[in-house]
Amino acid sequence: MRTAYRTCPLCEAACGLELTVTDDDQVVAARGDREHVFSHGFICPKGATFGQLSSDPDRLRRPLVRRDGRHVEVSWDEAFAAVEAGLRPIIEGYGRNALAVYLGNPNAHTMAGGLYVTPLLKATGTRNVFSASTVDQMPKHVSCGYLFGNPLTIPVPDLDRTDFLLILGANPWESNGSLATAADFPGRLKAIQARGGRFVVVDPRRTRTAEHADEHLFIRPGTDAYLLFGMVHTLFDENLTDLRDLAGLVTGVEQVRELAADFAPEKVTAACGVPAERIRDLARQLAAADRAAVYGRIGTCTVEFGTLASWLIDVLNVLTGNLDRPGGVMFPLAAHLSGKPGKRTGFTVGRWHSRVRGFPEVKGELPIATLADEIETPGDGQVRALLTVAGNPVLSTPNSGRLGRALGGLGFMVSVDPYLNETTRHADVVLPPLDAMRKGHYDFAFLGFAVRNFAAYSPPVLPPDPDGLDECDILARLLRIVTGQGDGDPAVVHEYLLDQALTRTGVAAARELIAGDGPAERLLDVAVRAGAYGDQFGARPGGLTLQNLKEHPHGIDLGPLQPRLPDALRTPSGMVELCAPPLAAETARLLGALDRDREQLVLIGRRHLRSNNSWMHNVPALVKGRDRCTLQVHPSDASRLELVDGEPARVVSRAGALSARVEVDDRVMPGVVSLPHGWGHDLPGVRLSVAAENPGVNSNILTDELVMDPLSGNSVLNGIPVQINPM
Ligand SMILES: Nc1nc2c(c(=O)[nH]1)N[C@H]1C(S)=C(S)[C@@H](COP(=O)(O)OP(=O)(O)OC[C@H]3O[C@@H](n4cnc5c(=O)[nH]c(N)nc54)[C@H](O)[C@@H]3O)O[C@H]1N2
Ligand SMILES: Nc1nc2c(c(=O)[nH]1)N[C@H]1C(S)=C(S)[C@@H](COP(=O)(O)OP(=O)(O)OC[C@H]3O[C@@H](n4cnc5c(=O)[nH]c(N)nc54)[C@H](O)[C@@H]3O)O[C@H]1N2
Ligand code: SF4
Ligand SMILES: [Mo]
Repeated sequence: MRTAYRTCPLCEAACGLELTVTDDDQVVAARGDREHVFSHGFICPKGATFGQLSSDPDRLRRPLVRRDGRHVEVSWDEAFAAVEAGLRPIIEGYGRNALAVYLGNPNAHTMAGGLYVTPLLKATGTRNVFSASTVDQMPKHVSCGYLFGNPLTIPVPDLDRTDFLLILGANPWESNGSLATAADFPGRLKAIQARGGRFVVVDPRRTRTAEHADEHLFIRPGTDAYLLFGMVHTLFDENLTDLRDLAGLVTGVEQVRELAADFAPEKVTAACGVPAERIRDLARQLAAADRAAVYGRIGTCTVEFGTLASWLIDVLNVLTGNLDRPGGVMFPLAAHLSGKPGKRTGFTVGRWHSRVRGFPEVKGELPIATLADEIETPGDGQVRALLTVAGNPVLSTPNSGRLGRALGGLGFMVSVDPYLNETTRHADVVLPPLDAMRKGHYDFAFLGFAVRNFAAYSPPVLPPDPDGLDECDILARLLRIVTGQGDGDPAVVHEYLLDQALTRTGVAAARELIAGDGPAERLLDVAVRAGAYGDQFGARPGGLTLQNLKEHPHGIDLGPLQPRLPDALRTPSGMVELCAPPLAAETARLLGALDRDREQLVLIGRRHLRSNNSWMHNVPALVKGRDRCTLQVHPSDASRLELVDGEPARVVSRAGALSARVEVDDRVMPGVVSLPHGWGHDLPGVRLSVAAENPGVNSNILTDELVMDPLSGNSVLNGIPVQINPM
């Protein structure tokens, strides 16, 4: 037996795991790493099953090719030959945009995703790039892009030092946090209360987070922008704004005051369902707290006014002087980033538009809600081939019934994925990467959102599988194919990317200093050495290198978050631009929607601690126990609609219909029903034996691809109008 340490890659919390490994390379136990500088031994049930997930017998270990409608195992060379034979004629015959790419969530959790996906996208040259970002956090990118000039400059709540935290549309007790990497998020929230502070939750469901909160307010789904504008209005109305150190660093405050004039709490209360006096009181509490933060997540993003809500959250942080201030919201500085002031290029969207529905490109991608249009609609530029990497859009994106049918009509599809699931069953070729135990790990995405600066690298726990292929190699070989170089040695691509990284960093001569066992590790070494804490390739002795990180298996603490303004700003003015014109224009639309009829029953989602989106229902320990894929209905709605607890009901929306088992539960507010996403594992051709026993239903059959947050292209996944009848 030996002990190995590794960061858990399953959610954004980035916990340190302590793994027990037998001599014959079985991972038999996973515990929290008590010495980890950030997670201090915290772990959740998903992390505890990390070994079982890696050794899942259904996990693909060899590539699959579809022959006569069945997926059969082939050699890697055969698989890549099939990709080349399938893709090249489409690209050559119809142009680069005939190939679409969909990138799923786990790309944010792998080194290959952090380092090889962007070069691969560039190599394809396609404008048809789609990702899970437009069913998730795109509104936050857009609002921060306008506010701070860079869509990745997203402030996180300084959980460990705040006195008052307002949480909207997030349930970290189950999700462990998002866009705020905070291992043991619940413990950090309890610590706020223990030191005399408070946290308040705004959510249409009384979640576990809400149950622990000092106060919980129900809100009508999709209406947070009204509540938040009501708070902004109150701050101005009652002279409660105080920019503190931000004065002189912010433009647009007066414009925001003018916009907010239309949103008195008394005027928005009917739309959002929060009493006007509670709205005023929230604003007063926020202003009165010495150190306060407003934080929103999925429930504020996956709604029609998601960008406005995301923006208003930071407007409140700015107007109360809590941006970039300890105990407020702050900008982390990860070890692989330099933190140096950059060009003031600002943020723009719409460099190109989607062909069928004309949606503007945002951050280099198009809304996933329109992928089916691009596949189904004939004409010049039609999508005929699809590459998916680490994604399961058939379960995770709106009107997935339609998307599933569209995938069946593609000329060619290739998926980089360890499972034959609801999406990859449509693929002509499936390329499974080595499992997480056999790859190194560094969180390129999440260390930039950590509530305390720290760095951790984990080497592979198990030796490589001689018959498997590392994900970097897979993506590199795909890159060769899409550029017409032909399948071949991925080392050429690895070398090219390393050269590029060194040249970009201005240290081409430092090549011989770079160490690392694999291509991703070498690129990480370059980034960390050039980064804010790095050794600058020898110029700053004692600074970080990959070698340092390897010598610290429990991570390296880099201290509490530090103020980073104005250096972090990339706006043309070099200031926080509080009122970008697109946001002001969208505010007019929000005002116009104030009197909309909001009587209809609406659907929201929910997350469970033992799930992770769509792909962890094949681990027995995570799915045992009672059925979790239920339709929660408030008792008053249940009696009105004659729905019986435990019985199936038929749920119908504009997009589709399904039947789900009713759970009468007063934790959802009246007028709202809740069904989790990521289920529906009973499709033919899927190889998920455990998940298939308890398949659940796919809630995204009901979500509608025709409604959208227009500024970000983000899908609306919460607040879907539905009709429900007993079966
Ligand atoms: N109704 C509704 N829908 C939602 C949401 C919601 O709240 N409500 N949430 C949305 C959100 S926030 C997200 S992020 C999306 C997620 O949407 P997706 O990313 O499309 O879906 P996942 O379920 O995360 O699927 C991940 C896929 O990656 C594969 N995978 C796992 N590990 C690896 C790896 O190391 N390498 C590779 N190549 N593949 C791997 C899995 O087998 C699986 O096929 O779902 C969204 N959909
Ligand atoms: N256990 C578990 N952990 C996960 C995941 C998982 O699937 N399972 N997924 C991971 C991913 S990819 C992500 S992005 C994060 C998401 O992390 P969170 O955002 O914390 O997770 P959710 O549980 O989706 O929380 C969204 C909350 O918004 C509420 N809500 C719905 N509509 C509205 C609304 O209009 N207004 C307001 N104020 N609230 C609303 C819902 O009731 C729900 O409680 O979780 C990550 N962690
Ligand atoms: S909270 Fe997230 S990172 Fe921590 S053990 Fe659970 S799944 Fe892994
Ligand atoms: Mo997500």
